[in-house]
Amino acid sequence: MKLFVLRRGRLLKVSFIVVTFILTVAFFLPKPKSQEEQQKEKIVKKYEPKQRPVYKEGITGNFDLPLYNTVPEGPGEGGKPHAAKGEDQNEVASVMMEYGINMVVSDQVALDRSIPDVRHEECRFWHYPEDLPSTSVVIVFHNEGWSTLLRTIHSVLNRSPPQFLKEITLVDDYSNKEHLKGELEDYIRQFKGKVRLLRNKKREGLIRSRTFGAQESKGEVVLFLDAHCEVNTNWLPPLLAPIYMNNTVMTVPVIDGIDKETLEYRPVYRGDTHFRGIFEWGMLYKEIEIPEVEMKERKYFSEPYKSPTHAGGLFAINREYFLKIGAYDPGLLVWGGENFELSFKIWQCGGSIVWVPCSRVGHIYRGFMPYTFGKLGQNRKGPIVTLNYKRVVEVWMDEYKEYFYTRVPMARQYDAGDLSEQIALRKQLQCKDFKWYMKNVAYDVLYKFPLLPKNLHWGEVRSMLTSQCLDPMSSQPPSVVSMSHCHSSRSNKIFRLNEEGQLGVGERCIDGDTHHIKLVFCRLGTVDGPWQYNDNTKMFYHRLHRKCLHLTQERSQLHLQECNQVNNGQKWIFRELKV
Ligand code: LR7
Ligand code: MN
Repeated sequence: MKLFVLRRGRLLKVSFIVVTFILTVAFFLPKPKSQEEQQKEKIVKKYEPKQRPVYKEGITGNFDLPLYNTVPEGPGEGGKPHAAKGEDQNEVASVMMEYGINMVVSDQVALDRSIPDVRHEECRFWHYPEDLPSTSVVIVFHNEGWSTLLRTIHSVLNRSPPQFLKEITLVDDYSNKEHLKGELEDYIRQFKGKVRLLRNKKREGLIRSRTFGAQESKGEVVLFLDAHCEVNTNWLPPLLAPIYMNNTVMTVPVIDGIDKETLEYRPVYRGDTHFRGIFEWGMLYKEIEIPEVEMKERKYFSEPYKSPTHAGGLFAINREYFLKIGAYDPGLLVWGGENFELSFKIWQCGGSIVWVPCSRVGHIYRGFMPYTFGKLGQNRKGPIVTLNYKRVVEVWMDEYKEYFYTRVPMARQYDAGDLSEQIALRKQLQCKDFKWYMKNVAYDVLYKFPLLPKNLHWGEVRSMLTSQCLDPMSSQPPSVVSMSHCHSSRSNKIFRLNEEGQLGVGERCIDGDTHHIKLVFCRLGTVDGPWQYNDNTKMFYHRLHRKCLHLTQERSQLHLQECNQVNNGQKWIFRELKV
């Protein structure tokens, strides 16, 4: 009994210790989570840094499937040039006129043809996340040729991982060519909904057509291509990865050239260097080698790098983000300037643009525009493209717009239409000013295109001897300046003389010697020149040659000659033009 009592007492003591222990442990154990807490955790996870692409030297990338074991035989295979033969050649001149592309050659090249893998060798060893965003490839077109449009579509279908390609959205911008009607609808039926065709009810131009395509698309990312492209090996994942990590990044592939006459596929740039997009003050698009600092910011040569702007046609962007920043200004007409509008908006409003060296896309550069602008822009004061530039410059460039007007004096008189919505959008998105953009993003513009000094004079330049005007004849150097009728609306007869003695026409300059007066390339990085104009004597003095601009009476020829105040062949009058 005693034993029992004793035992019972010990039992009690033991149970007490056990219970205390359990309670203590329970107290420190994590409590079951409430639903709200679980939800919170999920959101936190969503914003955790995503997996970056990983470089593994010598190990083939997860999406880097070799496309061909051997290059197939056939016209244009391997991206080789092809030529029309025999009687086929008879058609060439007329299709070149109609399309700006040799469609005879294009029709003979397979839609699934092979092209050379022109990427940097590092590109084969990048491993990309497996859960990249789904993508709608948007292709807008107006009266494009059949085989070039379809080769674009085929190349996208052949070379994109299907799990990332939601659809191809075609937007027909009111084409009137027969093959783009029923025949196209019939043809894309084989793709079972993967290729969709939308049509504009009237001509909208490429800019509004793209916005429409993006609005109607279902992918998380929209990726725009021109209708005469061929995408290259493993082009898609490298464009999606930066957007996957940060949905305010716009990505741009490196663009290769496809020859308009032979369809040869070849890189525009060779060698171990990268280029990025900038502009000159007349808003012409330019490319420049990337600055040393940008090069050094990256570990691998083949990594994406920042760019102030882009050529316009080929890029990927998160769809919601694109729509949130207003897509393109709907006031932009048909063609041109939209690349700057979007670039300035993205950078100034908190996003960024990168060029992606491992994504390569070929594009057929046409020598001229094979279409007209239709009814769009009729009755507008000024040429459409310059009107577009004016909208962009007025909305985004702040005090820097003055350099645009210095470079394109006529634009001051153009009517860019109502800008209030665009200005309100800039305010609503709380965007930074253009000075910030110039200092932090596009600082290299100034290496090639310094800020412009003021114009002393601009306009047509009329001879007091013959009442004819200076005419550079062509906009491409080398070209000899000669004389023609004044009052021509051709903008390439509008000259500007700036405070530093540079005489410019468009983006070119005028120089001369005792034989000729010539249109030349302006020296990059400089804004000065050899000319002095005397408002009293009306003479043009060339400081280096110490001679004057002279028009010979007999043969109407221009050159530099000893200055002579009594010679009317040396007297010139600037006349500003009105629209
Ligand atoms: O009214 C039109 N409606 C259209 O749908 C006019 C054109 N288009 C289509 C056209 O069929 C084509 O698919 O829009 C696309 C682009 O037109 P292009 O090919 O005539 O333009 P481009 O290649 O001469 O011009 C470049 O600049 C344009 C400025 O608005 C666009 O941004 C183009 O997309 C752009 N092209 C590129 O960036 C490709 C690389 C060139 C470089 C450097
Ligand atoms: Mn194009």
